[in-house]
Amino acid sequence: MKEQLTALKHEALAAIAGAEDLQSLEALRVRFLGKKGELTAILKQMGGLSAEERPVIGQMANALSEKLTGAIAARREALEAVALDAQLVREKLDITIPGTREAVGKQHVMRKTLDEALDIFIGLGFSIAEGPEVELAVNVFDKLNTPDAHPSRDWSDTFYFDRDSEYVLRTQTSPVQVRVMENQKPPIRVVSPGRVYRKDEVDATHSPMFHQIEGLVVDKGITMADLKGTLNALVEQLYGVGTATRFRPHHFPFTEPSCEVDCQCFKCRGKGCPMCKGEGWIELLGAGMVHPNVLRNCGIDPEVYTGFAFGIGLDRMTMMRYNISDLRLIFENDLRFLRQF
Ligand code: 2NL
Repeated sequence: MKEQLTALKHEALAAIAGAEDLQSLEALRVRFLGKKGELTAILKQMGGLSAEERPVIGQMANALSEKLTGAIAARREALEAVALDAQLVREKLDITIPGTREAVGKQHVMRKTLDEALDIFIGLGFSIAEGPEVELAVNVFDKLNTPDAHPSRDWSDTFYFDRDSEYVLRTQTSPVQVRVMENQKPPIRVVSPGRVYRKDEVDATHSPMFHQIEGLVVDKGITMADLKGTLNALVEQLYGVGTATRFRPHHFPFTEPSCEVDCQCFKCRGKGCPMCKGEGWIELLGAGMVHPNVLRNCGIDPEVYTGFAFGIGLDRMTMMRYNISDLRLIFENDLRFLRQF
């Protein structure tokens, strides 16, 4: 039995030293030290030993068991260290590598002007109304008291969809307000922002598509004083408290009386500079008291109600606010240009 134990010792130690992973090491432990293992099998033969031999073999067997247990523990530690090293290499994280930046979009400069203006009107108690860009010509022209002879109705000035001129690309956003008047009872206080279209050749200050905000107030007892107060409040919020305005007589088919509104040049404060072309004033918008025909055409009794309306071109306003010299830059969507705003 001594020889058996010695042979087992050599075989087991060699096998343990050669175990390549924790799984095969565990299999070796079961094979040599388990309840049905090889050491137990040898010990089972101890019954046939003499009384002198038994303690000697017993001691040898115990020593072997301890030795193998120790060898397995040492090998396990070594294998675990190797596994940990491998894991550390595999999961190595270089926290000094710069992160990948997500590209986040931003507001278009046109949208910024639009939102700034809408914020002011919301503060003044207006609601926002929107409508289709492809409109019935009746809503764009007829109901707005725009006669057949008016230049904006001309084929050379407006995009028509059909020969009988039933549908057009709206030339202003007033048809949205026509729809509001037809569907809502006064008091009405709305602004309608959006794209409008005219047959214009593209250059630094013209485009066949541009942007407008129109406003409409209809109630009992609305006067020109309400118009002036509202537009002065708008100008003071856009260009600072105390910025002067100038109301010049004008003509629009849909308002009577009509005016154009200038504001004191925000650059030179009225002295005259390149921004205002030496005028001291900058043209801002057109406005007027809603023509009684327009109210009547939209189902509102002009004997009971009056109103004022105005239209602001946003493109020129954007160019002035952000010092942009060419309108085309706003629409070409070159990110190198747009990113700066
Ligand atoms: C401009 C300035 C303007 C209006 C638009 C309007 C709308 C309704 C009734 C009456 Cl529903 N008027 N809008 C009024 C005055 C001026 O726009 O330069 N337009 C050519």
